Amino acid sequence: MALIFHYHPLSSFCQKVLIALHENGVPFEARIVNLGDPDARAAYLKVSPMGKIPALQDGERSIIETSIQIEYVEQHYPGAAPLLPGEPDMQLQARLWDRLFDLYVELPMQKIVGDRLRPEGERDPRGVAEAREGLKAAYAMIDGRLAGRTWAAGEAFSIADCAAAPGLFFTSMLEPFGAFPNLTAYFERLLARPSFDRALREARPFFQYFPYYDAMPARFRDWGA
Ligand SMILES: N[C@@H](CCC(=O)N[C@@H](CS)C(=O)NCC(=O)O)C(=O)O
Repeated sequence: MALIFHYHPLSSFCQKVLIALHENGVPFEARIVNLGDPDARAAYLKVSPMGKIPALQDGERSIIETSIQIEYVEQHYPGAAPLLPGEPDMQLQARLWDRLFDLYVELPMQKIVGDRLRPEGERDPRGVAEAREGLKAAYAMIDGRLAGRTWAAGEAFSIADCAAAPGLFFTSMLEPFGAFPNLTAYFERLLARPSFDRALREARPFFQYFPYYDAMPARFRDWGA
């Protein structure tokens, strides 16, 4: 029985796992979740109790949390391109950078984007300003890390790069990379990666719903067209 992937193509955390699946050509059945529909949401809570996307289903087993999903796929559906290095210290680095991208790129991005969706009067300008400051600090950290490295964990594409690509895609439109040449070059390498290109092509019809679509450059709007 094929893996079932519950997701939405526009979601950055979903793209993280999609990249991992595409990297190794892992077969799966894609099911789009509409969290805005109360019935669909109630049904989905049985798969993912916190209602977060994505989730993987393997038979009776539900696997939540993107990093664990990628590790699960590595263990149970290994491919030619391991996303967790075998050497213990390298593996720790890959896991560390996966965490850093989730916590310090993805989460501020969610804060800034989520705030724009709030009604007037319920916004949190201070929280958004802190998220923007946090992003700038993360950019400096990533720029330093990528000096002399091709990918975040070293010379091989890893789980850390799966986490980096979608987050940086969206933050590049919220807080430009500016004077960080290693980060800028790294982002271009991520965009050129076939697995990420494929995820972006699938997301393109939904880009119009990104709350900062007005800030989206033409090359992203027309991705793969
Ligand atoms: N820590 C979670 C984060 C997943 C997450 O935040 N997903 C977002 C979409 S990108 C979501 O489900 N948002 C809907 C909600 O919070 O109601 C993971 O790595 O799986």
